[in-house]
Amino acid sequence: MYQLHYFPGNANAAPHMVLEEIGRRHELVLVDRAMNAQKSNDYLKLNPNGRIPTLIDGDLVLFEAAAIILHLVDQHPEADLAPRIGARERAKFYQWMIFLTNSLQEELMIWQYPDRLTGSDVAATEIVRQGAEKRAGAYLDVIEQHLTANGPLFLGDKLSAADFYLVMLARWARPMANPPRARPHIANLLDKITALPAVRRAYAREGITGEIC
Ligand SMILES: N[C@@H](CCC(=O)N[C@@H](CS)C(=O)NCC(=O)O)C(=O)O
Repeated sequence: MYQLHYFPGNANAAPHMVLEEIGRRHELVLVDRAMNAQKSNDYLKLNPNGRIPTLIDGDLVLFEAAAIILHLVDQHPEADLAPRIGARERAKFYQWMIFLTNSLQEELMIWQYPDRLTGSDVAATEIVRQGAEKRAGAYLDVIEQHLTANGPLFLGDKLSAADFYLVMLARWARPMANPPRARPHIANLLDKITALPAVRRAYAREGITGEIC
């Protein structure tokens, strides 16, 4: 059985939605961030970055949310959450997954925690926060343009794990001055995906109810 180390709403959310959509039994293990448990010696043995999530699949220990998802979609081709390996659409799926995790997610991290870069320099922190918000907004605009031309989902009509990833990031980005939902095609994707029972179950199991993003 899969084991997902999580904290409510953290970067585990997208892997968790994918697990629910696949429909395989999985155990959730709370990493209590309130107690800084992600930096405990035991957890660092699983994930040397001290970050959440980590997936345990038998003797395989995986960190990085996107890597966990790519592993899950490969393990469960019957769930059809990614185009078949070798297909041209598969390359597009990789493109959007990597864009989401490497570009948008990283910029959102800087926006949420600018002081991790600037320390106690309040003025610099504000400059970095504003810069990161602007850059994250530009990435969201790229997604909006793509969905306008090729939507309603990342791969047109075809549901893929990338759609779940955007839901996770959009939840984090809600406090932005120009939040993801301000873009109509992103809002439409978020409505479609958050209506899926797998998504509601994943957030409910993490203790999150009400509007997701
Ligand atoms: N790129 C990593 C980022 C993971 C990450 O930063 N997780 C956050 C929660 S969303 C975390 O564990 N933060 C705790 C910390 O930095 O101490 C991934 O996608 O798995």
